[in-house]
Order: sequence, then structure tokens, then C-alpha cells
Amino acid sequence: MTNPVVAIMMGSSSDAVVMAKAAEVLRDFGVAAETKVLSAHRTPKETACYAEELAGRGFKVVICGAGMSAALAGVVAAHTSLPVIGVPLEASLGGIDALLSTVQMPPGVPVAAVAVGPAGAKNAAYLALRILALENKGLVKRLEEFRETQRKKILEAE
Ligand code: RP5
Repeated sequence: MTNPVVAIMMGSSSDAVVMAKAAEVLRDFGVAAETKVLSAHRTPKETACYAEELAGRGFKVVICGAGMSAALAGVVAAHTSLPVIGVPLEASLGGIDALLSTVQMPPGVPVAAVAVGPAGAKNAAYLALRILALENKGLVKRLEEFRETQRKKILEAE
């Protein structure tokens, strides 16, 4: 079993169904991930400790999903230099609250915000794969094959 290189964090176990979409995409590409439930608001110390240790443990990218006043991605980005991708989740107000919390980071503490909900969870994984592919030729090839499969599906549809 290879060591995980992507950490998938979420603010609550109630986020698990949506965030599983990210894990599925990574699994399809043979990329090992570790899933962790930690909350920026409810477990602030544990969240900071976990984020601070990620780079030393060999992780390359962090995906954070959270709803409501979604601080998780931003807090993790404040405690690591790894690239952090934020997935806003729809727990209230249609997810617009989480979207704004995730995307409106102050300069110097970047979070790559993706779409709200399952589409965002999947795209967080695809973006993580593209980041990993910068140093992994096999992954570049698999991503190119995936893009070709998508292209054919669209063209073959009625
Ligand atoms: C956020 O609050 C979590 O990420 C979740 O989306 C939302 C609601 O959490 P629960 O009350 O369901 O635990 O922190």
C-alpha cells in the first residue's frame, strides 16, 4: 500500500457523502488519500496540528470540504504551505455562505475554491491530480486518456 499523498479533510461527518466523490476520483486514478474529519471551529487545535504535520508526512495536496461559515480550507492554508483546495458544501443558504467563506481569502493565504457540492468535490480531486501530475508522467498519461474519454462521450451523445 502506497503512502497517501492527498489529504481529504471535512468539517463534519455530515459532509462525508459529498466528500466521498473526491475520494472516488482519486481511487479511480490509483492515488492514495487519507480522509480526516476535523472542524476549524469545533476542533481548532487539532485542525492546526494536523495541517502542520501534513507536509512532513509526505502529503502533496490538501482538499477541504466544509459548509456554513466554512473556515476549514482557510485555516488549513494558514497552517501549511501545501496547495489547499476548498470545496464549499451546501449546509445552509444553498451553499453560498460556504462559497464566499472559502473563496474570499486574504492575499498571501491562498485557497483554490471549486464549485459548491458534489461537482466541486470531484473537481477538487481532478485539480489535485493535475498538481500531482506535474511530477508524475504516468498520471499525465492517465489524465490525457480521461480527457479523451470525456471528449468521445460528448461527441457520441445524441
Ligand atoms: C460545518 O458545518 C461542516 O462542514 C458542515 O458542513 C456544517 C454542519 O455541520 P454539522 O452540524 O452537520 O456537524 O462546520
